[in-house]
Amino acid sequence: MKNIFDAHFLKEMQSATANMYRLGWDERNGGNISYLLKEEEVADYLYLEHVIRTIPTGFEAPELAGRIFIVTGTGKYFKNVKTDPETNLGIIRIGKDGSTAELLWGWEDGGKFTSELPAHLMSHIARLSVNPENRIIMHCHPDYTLAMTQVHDIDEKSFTRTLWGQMTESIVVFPDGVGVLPWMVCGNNEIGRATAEKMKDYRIVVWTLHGIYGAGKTMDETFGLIETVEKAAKQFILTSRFEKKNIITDENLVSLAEAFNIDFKREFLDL
Ligand code: 2HA
Ligand code: ZN
Repeated sequence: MKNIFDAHFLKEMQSATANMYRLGWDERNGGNISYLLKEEEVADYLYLEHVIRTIPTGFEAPELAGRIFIVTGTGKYFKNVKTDPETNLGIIRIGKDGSTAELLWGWEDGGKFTSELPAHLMSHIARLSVNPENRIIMHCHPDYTLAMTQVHDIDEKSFTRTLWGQMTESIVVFPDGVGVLPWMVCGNNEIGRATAEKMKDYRIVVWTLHGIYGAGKTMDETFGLIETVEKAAKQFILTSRFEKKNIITDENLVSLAEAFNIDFKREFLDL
């Protein structure tokens, strides 16, 4: 058996949470990440037949039975993951019934998975149906994206168009645009279902006055996606009080998409 502390997926969780904390995206116990692992990569580090505890998830996800995830814990602080991963993270396998989590490693203080597990698992199901290579669901509270939801219309077309218009990279990095949910109570199946529904069309879902959900194949890709949306929102907030002298037009966006051979949501432009 190899040492779990050397596992690349554990290190990726440690550096992602540390970077997100450093950027101010995850105050206190804010934010959560789930990372779908391959059985064979986990088997190098853990005895898969050894289940420490089983924990009910509170909802049914038969599609994910047998799938293994490394997940951040409820009430845990991102800033502490790097130094104490075995308390702040857990590795779970969804049981055969689809509604229990079998703890294979972690949460040594008796803790459990993030309160947002329903939104995560339902989002994994939605993203996997669109892209079988999806591995990561990441949630956080980045400042400028949150600020933007206070002052901008939250319909997806205008929210996306504003973000695309802030900087050249936007449409290249998120050509599908961003899904936006109105303010909702978090931590339950309802917001989970609403998020997952959006995840069929978007890799980014913004929760008004709360935060952002991102999905991707790798930790870097997902992190970079959120980072780019947040940077565009920052440009919007930094410049919103000023008269704009230079803007990216719809025609500019079309030329960008052509130059980079990008398939984007054309219906979000007024061509
Ligand atoms: O896990 O961010 O949405 C803490 C949160 C809840
Ligand atoms: Zn949150």
